[in-house]
Amino acid sequence: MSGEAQNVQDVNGTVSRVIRMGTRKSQLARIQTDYVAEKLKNLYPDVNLGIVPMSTIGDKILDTALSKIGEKSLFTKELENALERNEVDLVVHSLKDLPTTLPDGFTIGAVLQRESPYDAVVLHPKNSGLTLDSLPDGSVIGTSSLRRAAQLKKRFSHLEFKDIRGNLNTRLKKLDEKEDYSAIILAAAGLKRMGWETRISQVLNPEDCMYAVGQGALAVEVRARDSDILEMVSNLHHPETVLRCIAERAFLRRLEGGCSVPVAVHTEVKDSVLSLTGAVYSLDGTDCLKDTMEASITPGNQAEESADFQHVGVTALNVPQFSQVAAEKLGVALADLLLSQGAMEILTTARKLNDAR
Ligand code: DPM
Repeated sequence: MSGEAQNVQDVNGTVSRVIRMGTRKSQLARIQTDYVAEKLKNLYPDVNLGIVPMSTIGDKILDTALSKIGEKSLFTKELENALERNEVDLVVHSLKDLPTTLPDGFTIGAVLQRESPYDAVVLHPKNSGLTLDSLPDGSVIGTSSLRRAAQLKKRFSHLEFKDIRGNLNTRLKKLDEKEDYSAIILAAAGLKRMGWETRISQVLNPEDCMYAVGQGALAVEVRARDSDILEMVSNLHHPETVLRCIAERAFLRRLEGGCSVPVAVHTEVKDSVLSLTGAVYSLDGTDCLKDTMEASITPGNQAEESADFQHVGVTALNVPQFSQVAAEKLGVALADLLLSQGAMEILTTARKLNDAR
């Protein structure tokens, strides 16, 4: 399939636009794309939606830890190529898989309301009833997230952590059908979307494990110049999620972190104040820099609306520019604070050690 977006004509001669949605082939990606399709269908009943499944590098390389592949756009490149070639009009991603700097010509046109951003413990059935605290010494926990391992090693020093790769279905299978892992750690959001909420034995609180930048939020990536599509998907934005995620992404971008560094965040909006807690860790979690900053996101009487202005890759047409600028500055300011305390040294060492593993 290639070329310009097609229109279709029904028996009454009514012409309606066809919107083609690119998606990865994993079950989670399909569920997420169907979810966004459903939302679009409700907003625009006359639009025809087509779904185009594709494989990505991240889906093909299953035997290497995510953090070691060193390719930032692991799950996004093929989909962006299809966008660029006009084979699809939009792509649904987990926001946390999208780099903080998108290639030229692309933008995140919608960030949907966040699901639970927390991480969850899924136990091997034989350990039913136990928690990370009560699992026996030396129990092996599967995760290839440096962020999860760093935080949890420090907090639960009696446990061992080993890489586990593959999509959610593969991981659950590896857990249940072998004796390699006592438990695995996964994002609660993904488990919920898959309908596997009942497998969650414990949701980790922010004291034990802060989440990844953008975790739990879905993003719709589009061609930055495609104003029709951009306007259409902008109605999917959830303003509070947009602002939280802009702050989180600005924090990560300033730290020059990708999806493979031990960086974690926590954000909240209360009474028009956005608060951001951010942390960087050494691989074993023993070195940690963590701080919290706040910013008012109340739209002031500042000159507003330079319509298609991007913030860390996000174009949010109907979220006040002032608030977006405040959120982005907050992320940068917190990163600068941690950088002034030595964050770059911690991250550089973590990267080197991870590469040498
Ligand atoms: C990124 C990480 C992981 C994914 C790193 C991290 C987890 C990798 C692992 C950037 N992307 O979280 O520190 O556990 O080995 C991913 C998942 C989801 C989006 C699955 C998961 C679903 C949840 C969501 C993989 N990307 O984290 O359990 O929408 O946020």
